[in-house]
Amino acid sequence: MKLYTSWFCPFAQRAWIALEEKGVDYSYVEINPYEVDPSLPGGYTKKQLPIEVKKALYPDFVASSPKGLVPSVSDPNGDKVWESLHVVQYVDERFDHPPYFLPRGDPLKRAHVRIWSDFVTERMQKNFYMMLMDQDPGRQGKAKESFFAECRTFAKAMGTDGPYFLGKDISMVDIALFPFWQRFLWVGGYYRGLEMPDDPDFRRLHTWWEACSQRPAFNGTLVCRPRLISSYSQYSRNEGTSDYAKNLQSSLSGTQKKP
Ligand SMILES: N[C@@H](CCC(=O)N[C@@H](CS)C(=O)NCC(=O)O)C(=O)O
Repeated sequence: MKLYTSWFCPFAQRAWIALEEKGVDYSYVEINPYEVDPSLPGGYTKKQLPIEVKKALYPDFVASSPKGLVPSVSDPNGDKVWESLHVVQYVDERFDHPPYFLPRGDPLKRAHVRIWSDFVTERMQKNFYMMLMDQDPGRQGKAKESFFAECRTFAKAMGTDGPYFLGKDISMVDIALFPFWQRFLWVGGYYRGLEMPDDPDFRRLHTWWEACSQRPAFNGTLVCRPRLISSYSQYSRNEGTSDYAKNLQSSLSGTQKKP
């Protein structure tokens, strides 16, 4: 199996963790879906490349990911899957052995795993990126409060018989959040002075982070801190033109004038 990924991408990190947890034999194919600017460290930007350019640079990758977004996987049997949470679910079912990312034989629990995985993407990380990208300190403060509120809602939904989201077993929710929590701590701390509160909800999240960080499949995907921080400088100035940045900018533009 091939994993098309970018070292800086939290979505791609989800797919990477899934393959590692399942012990899959895969090859890691590094893609840079953005423009290269030699004046920046490593040439890395968050400026979107047109799909035709991506196709010319990485034809096999775009064949497995129609919008040219990482991650995607391509199986020797011809399967191609894109979108991080769909990749995680595909890997879970294609390699149908523990650890299970969606609990088997329990439709309600499976539904909840999907609901809370989506919550991570649509609520927690969206508020975090609003805080990171918005240039107005007042609105940054509001986004931070919303971010904390979403974290507390998430913490209250967590199981109590173990450290993971469901309690004693890992699931897709842990895989969905882990790459983003790394960014909340390191990137948020660096660019916005983000410090997690010390209360029972955040202590539960801290226990969760410690437990996940000890799993080799999670730990082995952590990006080196200075490199990760430097890759977010354009987002912190709201200069990204990635697909993701454009979606958030359109949410921000309801409240913020373009410079
Ligand atoms: N919803 C997608 C988001 C993936 C995504 O936005 N990946 C970024 C890198 S972190 C990308 O490929 N950007 C290229 C672009 O915007 O053209 C997923 O969950 O996989």
